[in-house]
Amino acid sequence: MRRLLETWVAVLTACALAGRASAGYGLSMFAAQSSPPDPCYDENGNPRRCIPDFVNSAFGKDVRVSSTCGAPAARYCVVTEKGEERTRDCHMCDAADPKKSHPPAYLTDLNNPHNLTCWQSENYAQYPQNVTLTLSLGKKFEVTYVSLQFCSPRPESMAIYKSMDYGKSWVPFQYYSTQCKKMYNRQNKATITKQNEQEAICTDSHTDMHPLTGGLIAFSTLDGRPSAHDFDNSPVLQDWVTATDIKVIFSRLHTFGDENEDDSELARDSYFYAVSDLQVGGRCKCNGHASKCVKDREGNLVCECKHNTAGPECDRCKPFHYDRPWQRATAREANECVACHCNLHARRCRFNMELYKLSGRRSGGVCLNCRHNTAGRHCHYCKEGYYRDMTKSISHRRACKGNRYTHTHRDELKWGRQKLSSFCVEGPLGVKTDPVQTHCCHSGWNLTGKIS
Ligand SMILES: [Ca+2]
Repeated sequence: MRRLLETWVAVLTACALAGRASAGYGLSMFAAQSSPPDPCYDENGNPRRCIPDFVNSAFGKDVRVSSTCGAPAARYCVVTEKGEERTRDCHMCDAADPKKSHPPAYLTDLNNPHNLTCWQSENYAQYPQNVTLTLSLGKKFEVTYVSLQFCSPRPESMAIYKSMDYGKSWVPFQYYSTQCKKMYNRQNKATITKQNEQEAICTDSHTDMHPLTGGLIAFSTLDGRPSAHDFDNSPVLQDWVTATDIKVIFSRLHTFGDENEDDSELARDSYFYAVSDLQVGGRCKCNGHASKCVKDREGNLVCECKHNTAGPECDRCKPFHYDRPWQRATAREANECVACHCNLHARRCRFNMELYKLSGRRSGGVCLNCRHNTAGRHCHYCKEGYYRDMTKSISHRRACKGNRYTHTHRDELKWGRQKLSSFCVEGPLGVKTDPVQTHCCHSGWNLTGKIS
């Protein structure tokens, strides 16, 4: 049985990986293994899509559980069947005794098939009572599968939920029930079409009471969803697989129907939920802009963003890289963020959609607070009252000569301060950056005779 399970899990994982490969992830996954220094750039230094490794993101994490046996210590009985004959072996669950306890930590510890450790609920937490397992992944992940390996029989009804906002709201991922309509008001095995790809379905598969131990439930998030083969171009499915938290709700226990008979106590002590391994297979979500996730200074898991991106999921451009809108990387296009062109005269810029569209979707950055006496969208000309030193490139910090025209006292007496300024700005010789005009201004426009 154990060997069979191992094979099952191996097959499952392989399928999950293959699923991602067909979704366009395969290439960069293997390219990453040919060991260039940084998987986010090719050998020529050009950016390319990169993704973190596929992991079991539940491993070693705490699971909040609504019911655990052993406090106080209590009897539980394990049912075994030999042909028609059914026997019950009873044991103690005692949270105070490490050898007899079944804590939630056993859900996500190292899964050794030769020494299974099982979390176990209190006895007979039967419908309408339920038992919940809640797992926080710590950040957004792209979840490929959620699997549970049972020590007890599998539940008669259970649901898997996900949250994308750290547990504030939950949406159903998948339902399992022998009676989908009655328990969850869903049709059994409804077809998924392009119109409802973000909908949880209910199935009566994997809900049989047998095997009495070792049964597996494995939910593959993309399985049967039409756009899975074109995952790169499906924002709906990218959203569907995204989760920060996973919740499993066990709603109904399977029983042999003897819990209300004469020896009901013995029977009821035989019905509980027990799970040896909870796995959430997926990748740290970085939108194709990071090859790994690391702990930040506060201990939070974050993407190690490349391609001039920033944010916990590399979900925005880093400061000063707003020349085009942020985009997720695809297999074809890294969609890296591009720095604004400010000729080394500005440290800040913003994105302007109108300008971006006008440029044929090439450049939309607008520099802010141009320094060194420059002005303009790209800090590419000299601001009013300064002239361009043609011996220096525009990106030189002295490209615009600080040669501001100052009116003489005599000028002011003749024209008045206000009028002097307006002549300078709107003078007949054109824009102020014209060296000739600036010179005119500088040397006193009243002497040129152009304005009198
Ligand atoms: Ca375990």
